[in-house]
Amino acid sequence: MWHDKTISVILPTYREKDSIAACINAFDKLGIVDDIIVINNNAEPGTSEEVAGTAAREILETRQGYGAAIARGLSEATTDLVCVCEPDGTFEPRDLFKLLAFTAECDFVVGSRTVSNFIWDGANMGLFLRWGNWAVAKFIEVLYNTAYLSDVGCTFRVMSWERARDISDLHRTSGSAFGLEMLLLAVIRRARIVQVPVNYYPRVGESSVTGHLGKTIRLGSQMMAMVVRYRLRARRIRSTGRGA
Ligand SMILES: Nc1nc2c(ncn2[C@@H]2O[C@H](COP(=O)(O)OP(=O)(O)O)[C@@H](O)[C@H]2O)c(=O)[nH]1
Ligand SMILES: [Mg+2]
Repeated sequence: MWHDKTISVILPTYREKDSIAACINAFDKLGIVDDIIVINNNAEPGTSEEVAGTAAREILETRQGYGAAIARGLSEATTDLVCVCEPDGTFEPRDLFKLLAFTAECDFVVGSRTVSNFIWDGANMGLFLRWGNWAVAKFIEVLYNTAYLSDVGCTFRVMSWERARDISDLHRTSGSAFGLEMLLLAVIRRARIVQVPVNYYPRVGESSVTGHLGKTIRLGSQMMAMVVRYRLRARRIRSTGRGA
């Protein structure tokens, strides 16, 4: 509990066997998290054994992809506040306090990994990724006339249970672009959004999304296309389920 609000942390896992237990334990040690939910997305062998020795509960989601895993997690969470993160060693669980500090005023608090003071040596945030993320963020800011944004790919976020439910109801993407879809749905549905710098560390093990330039460029182009597509559909998405 944090300021009378219950909190869950959702950790999707695919290739994080060697870092997941440390990540869970670090969240547990904060002393404020009520429910740590690991979504095992056909993870590498040995992952369940690592999770078994921790305070987390594990759920198997066989539909493949970051989006499928997180959407499952959001639907399992029953707490007032829902945090999503990655158990690959790239984030600092203590930064949850920085994100929580804004939850009194905002219902969608998202980290930013592009603020140079917080990017640690060896982190996968070279010039291309840093300015690519920044450029897509600025594109959204202008195109949707929304809150200040400096990163679109940061998967360390905290939202209200109601916001999590709204996103689960409206999402369509099951792959890596879900992180962006979530952000766009929050923008379009007029969430109170704020972006907060978080520490970004080198990954334990190899990234299967942004570890290769070719894959990153492809994902970046898909993201730009998604930003435009959702802008065109924004009015319809905004009124869905609200009787307008
Ligand atoms: N690549 C991949 N990641 C998945 C999948 N399902 C869940 N994830 C999670 O997505 C996150 C991003 O993957 P990662 O390899 O760290 O990419 P990066 O953060 O861009 O370097 C990790 O937390 C994975 O556990 C999946 O099917 N494929
Ligand atoms: Mg990662």
